[in-house]
Amino acid sequence: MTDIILHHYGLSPFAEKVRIGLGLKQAAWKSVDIPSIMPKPDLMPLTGGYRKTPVMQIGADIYCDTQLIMLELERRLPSPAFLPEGREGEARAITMWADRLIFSPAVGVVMSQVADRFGEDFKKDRSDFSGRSFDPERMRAALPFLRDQTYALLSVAEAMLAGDAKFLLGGEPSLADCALYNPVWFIQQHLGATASPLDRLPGIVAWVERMGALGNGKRTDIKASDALDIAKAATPGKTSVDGGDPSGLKAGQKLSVTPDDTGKVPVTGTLVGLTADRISIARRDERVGDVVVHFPRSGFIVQAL
Ligand SMILES: N[C@@H](CCC(=O)N[C@@H](CS)C(=O)NCC(=O)O)C(=O)O
Repeated sequence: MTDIILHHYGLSPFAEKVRIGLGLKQAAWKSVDIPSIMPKPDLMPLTGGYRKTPVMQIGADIYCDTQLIMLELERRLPSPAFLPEGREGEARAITMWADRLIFSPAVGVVMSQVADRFGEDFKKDRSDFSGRSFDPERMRAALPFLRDQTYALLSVAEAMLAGDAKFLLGGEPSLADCALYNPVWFIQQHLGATASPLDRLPGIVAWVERMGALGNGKRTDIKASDALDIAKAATPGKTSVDGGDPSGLKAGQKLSVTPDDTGKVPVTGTLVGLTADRISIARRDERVGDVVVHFPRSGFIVQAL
């Protein structure tokens, strides 16, 4: 298999979801360090505008959003599995719950306490990214509410980890654990191992140690320019369009794909792949030649051009 390349930075919690997943799969992978704010000049030739972190590259195939990155890793490296047999839906549903509901208040708990540490460039970038002004005072005022929300949501996971359950779905770690690890890891990195509300959640604190022991797989650092050369030398993998898809989209159509929440930069290209889980568009860039950019369906707005 062509190498897995992860474009990411150390303190990105969504990147940690993938890194811990690579640890679970004991995978070898290549790492490209990207900036945490725009501009990201070595990422744009690959994604065509998608700016979020992380992005996975395998040859000339570019995978955006951890929802899809994890599914693609599962497809290419099926064992040990992210999705336990018969419980795939459950693992994915818990993942969406962690990504979409727990992440935001948990990050808010951190940001409201460290907001003053960031420079003007970061504040401006995150205001553009989220569509909401990065205002330390407003964030500090929201801390009690954000902590309550995080506590309430994490208490559900705490209950799942009661008794003999070492991981959310039982004896083995799954995709659901990687997703929950993301916000809990972020709180711990910035505020400490038992920072509130983790001080009231001993089951989660013990679980997070078991998760951390999975490690990050076998990582090799490479330069961004090497990754771009790899894309240029590669040919995208085969994809196909489901002609019966309810969207009515057809192969060869020009369209744009845009995240529906943050970092709403449209990526335009030609439809080459469509399934219930993913949409794939082909684009050409001077630096990397022909690439195919893959997105999950859920959480992305597709517009025919
Ligand atoms: N739904 C996305 C969320 C990714 C996300 O929001 N990542 C954050 C970093 S953890 C980000 O992109 N921040 C702005 C940036 O890195 O430019 C995913 O699952 O990959």
